[in-house]
Amino acid sequence: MQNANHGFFGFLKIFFALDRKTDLDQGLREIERITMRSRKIVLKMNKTVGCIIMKTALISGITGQDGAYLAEFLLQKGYFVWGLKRRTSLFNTDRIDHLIKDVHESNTHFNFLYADMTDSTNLIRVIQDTQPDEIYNLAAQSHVKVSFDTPEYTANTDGLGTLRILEAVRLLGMTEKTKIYQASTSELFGQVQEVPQTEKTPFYPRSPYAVAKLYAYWITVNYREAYGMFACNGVLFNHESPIRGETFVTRKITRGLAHIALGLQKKLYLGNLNAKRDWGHAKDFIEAMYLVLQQNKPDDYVIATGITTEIREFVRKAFIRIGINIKFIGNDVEEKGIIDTIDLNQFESVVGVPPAHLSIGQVLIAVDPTYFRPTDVNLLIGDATKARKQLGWQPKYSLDDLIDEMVLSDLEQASRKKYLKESGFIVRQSLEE
Ligand code: NAP
Ligand code: F7E
Repeated sequence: MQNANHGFFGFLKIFFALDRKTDLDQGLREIERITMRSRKIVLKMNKTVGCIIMKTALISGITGQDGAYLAEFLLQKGYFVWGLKRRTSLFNTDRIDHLIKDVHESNTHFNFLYADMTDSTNLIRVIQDTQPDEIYNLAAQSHVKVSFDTPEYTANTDGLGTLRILEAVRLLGMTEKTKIYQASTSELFGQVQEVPQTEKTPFYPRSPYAVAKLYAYWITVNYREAYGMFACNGVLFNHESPIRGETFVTRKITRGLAHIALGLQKKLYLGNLNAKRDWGHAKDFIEAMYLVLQQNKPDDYVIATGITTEIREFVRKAFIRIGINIKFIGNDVEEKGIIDTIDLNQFESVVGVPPAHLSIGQVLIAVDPTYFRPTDVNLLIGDATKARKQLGWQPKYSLDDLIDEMVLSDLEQASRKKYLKESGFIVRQSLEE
């Protein structure tokens, strides 16, 4: 109102100034002042309108691979994003540091809250405080092999954790407001009952991780049916990236390759080389998560590329990128991956140094039974026809694009490590593989 008055009196002033023809310049200056003021009012209005239409998303598992990509994606779409992170004794926000602004600055659209999936009161509080339009439940103990060592914790976090989120939304009376995305997994298909796997393929989980996620899947369906909640499962097949956790097989291979190429490591030990996975790029897959929650009706979707590749073949494809042709010889635990040929030009152009420390016949890959699982999933290949038709989802990255990006990124990281090491700095040598 005050601004409107200013405007009105301003116009009167100009009118009289122009009418008396005494000072044209003064009139023009007044017009300029009013225009500036109006611009400011419009900006203020935009912000208010922005606040009204700006959606709020709450992402559990924000420090993980998918949490990081999804946060970036939603921020670009204009969301306000709250990330849930658990307390750790060291900083572990490397994947999202580029998104974090000082909370004391205005206009921050991304913030953290502490929460743990094993603590329901804590989850109720953060959901109440943030009033999200969309919750993406990505937090999980997500390593299948580790779930055999920590089955109860995995069940608590991955299974009951999902229940805690659904129940919090229900108890808070937010079932009409809040849509929920549950990070389901192709591990549910386990010992596959059908090839390829679709939304209708029966489940046969093969690990404590998969069994916990099976509970999470069905409790999501149950809350949707029982309470009319907009709760959906994205049954995602394996998706990888340069920021994939270092102990998953793809990243372990590209990271090991980079260390071998630069002379920081001699050999890479792997487990079951026969397993086949349908690998996509995480950037494509987080887009599907978003699309699942933008539909008119809640539903469950398989998200996959439809192409499956053996671990052995992934190794070959990655090493070929740096000019090394790997040949596998021997069987079972005696199987080895040796250097068959080296393309010197390709190696030097990608790695940046000649392969002076490598020779034909050298063993680069060996099998260590430590990495075998008590029960493994041997074949996964998904059919994402429903997602393609209903969500309009289509992956943009091929497996070769993905491998290329991962290899180059790990080479860059390994080069920095080598440089620091050669300059006398202590570099962290992570023995956990
Ligand atoms: P990830 O990199 O392992 O990230 C998992 C996230 O969960 C991390 O932020 C982790 O925090 C957090 N977390 C673990 N336990 C927690 C707890 N008790 N309380 C709170 N947070 C906890 O996994 P991702 O690859 O991004 O996968 C995201 C989700 O999709 C997971 O639920 C996974 O099971 C599922 N999924 C993944 C794939 C895939 O191929 N990537 C496929 C299908 C389904 P810290 O950083 O503190 O450990
Ligand atoms: O194993 C074999 C291993 O650990 C893939 C998670 O994101 O995707 C992931 O689970 C395959 C298995 O992924 C090694 O035995 C051989 O058959 O990379 P991974 P995963 O178990 O498929 C699903 C969809 C999820 O939901 C999970 O959260 O590779 N393999 N040698 C090895 N695996 C590892 N980790 N390390 C090895 O040395």
